[in-house]
Amino acid sequence: MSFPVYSFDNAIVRLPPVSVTEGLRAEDRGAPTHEGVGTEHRLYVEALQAAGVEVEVLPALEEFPDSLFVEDPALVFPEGAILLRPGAESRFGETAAIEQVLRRRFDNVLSLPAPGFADGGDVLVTPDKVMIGLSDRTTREGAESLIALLAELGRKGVIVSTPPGVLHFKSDCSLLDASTMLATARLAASGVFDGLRVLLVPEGEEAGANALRVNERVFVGADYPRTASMLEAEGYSVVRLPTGEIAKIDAGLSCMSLRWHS
Ligand code: CIR
Repeated sequence: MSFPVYSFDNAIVRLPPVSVTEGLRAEDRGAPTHEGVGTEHRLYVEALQAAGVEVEVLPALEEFPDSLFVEDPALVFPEGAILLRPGAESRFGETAAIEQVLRRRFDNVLSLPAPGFADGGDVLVTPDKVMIGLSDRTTREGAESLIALLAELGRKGVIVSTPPGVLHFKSDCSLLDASTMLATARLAASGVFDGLRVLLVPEGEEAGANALRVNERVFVGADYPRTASMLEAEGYSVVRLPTGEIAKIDAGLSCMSLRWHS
């Protein structure tokens, strides 16, 4: 590969619908407001642009409350895109909604076949492989079909597990550079990152593990100050972004964009 896996010049995002207040959540901690999510989304788009990414902003889809989390219905790589089958029933139609956009942006668009399911939030791209976390949203059949599609794109997929009670594999980890992962202690304990340098998020800041490396910057949720300070002390250029509203519907920073290097 000629550029690092965290090097991006393009991204697709989708504006939050008013119905985002009805977004899926494992536990009810109160609904987010449309305005609050809108602010977090706007600051996120600005941060992507400031990091050197050209951002295509898609219109809101009222019929899909979680559709701003464009990471889940598809995967994108310099070599092509893969349309997924999200594991939550209310999100299933999001794939068709993004298909035309991806066909316009990519020459090669593959589709995950039925009957398996896979959410992009369970897929972590590292320099030498693509990790696919089994979860309540990503089934073994889905993961195995995805491995076959990744092979068509010249990528090696491996199946890993997601800690119990965690929505997505990437809810608990993010790639910081070619050989360093940020992860929760519960995920790192599984041994999935053995051989890599692992920085553990401080206890109580588990949701801060969903950070996002974009070019020379690392986006970190502003509610996770000890994680942000730790990364700064390690020499990363940290951008703090508010995520308190999207966190109410179990989302973090990676979920709000599809990113690739053209
Ligand atoms: C959901 O439960 O599907 C949404 N409320 C949150 C999706 C977050 N996406 C992600 O972590 N990739």
